Amino acid sequence: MIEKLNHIALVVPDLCQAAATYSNILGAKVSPVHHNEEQGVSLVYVELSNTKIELLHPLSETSPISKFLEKSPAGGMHHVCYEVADILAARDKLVVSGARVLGDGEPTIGVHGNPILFLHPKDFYGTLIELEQVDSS
Ligand code: CMX
Repeated sequence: MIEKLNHIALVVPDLCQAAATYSNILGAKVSPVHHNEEQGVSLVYVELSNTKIELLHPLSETSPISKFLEKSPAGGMHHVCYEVADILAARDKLVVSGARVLGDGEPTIGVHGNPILFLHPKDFYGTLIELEQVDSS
């Protein structure tokens, strides 16, 4: 069901500083800052040869990731994102096996413009999992 690792997302308290750390200290290729209203995040992509790291920061106080930063003010790993070919088929199979899908259970459109879903961290060893439907054709 799960295919490639699409990205790992880290929530950071200062996006520009975190982008500078990845660029200047770790020597990574870092994108400009993007803002995504629908997901309520500002983000920077760190491009690695085999995957991406997304540095996330709340776009406003009502962002779904504001709570995370309140609990972990220094930042931390927020989620891992795996690609799936068919998100509705993946969801239905997961639900049958007892996994909980967060939100209303319906996919939303993520920052890459693809359908995404999140799975309850307590069903996956404390790690929030994002599934993203990626068209591999
Ligand atoms: N790591 C571990 N546990 C987490 C967690 C995280 N990052 N985020 C939430 N949880 C826990 C909560 O504490 C809660 O636990 P309990 O059930 O024990 O209380 C549980 O998971 C459910 O969390 P919730 O916030 O109550 O659930 P919601 O349905 O309200 O929210 C969620 C779901 C996690 C998707 C949302 O809070 C969130 O973080 N949204 C941000 C999405 C995001 O990162 N968007 C930007 C990138 C998207 C893209 O790549 O396109």
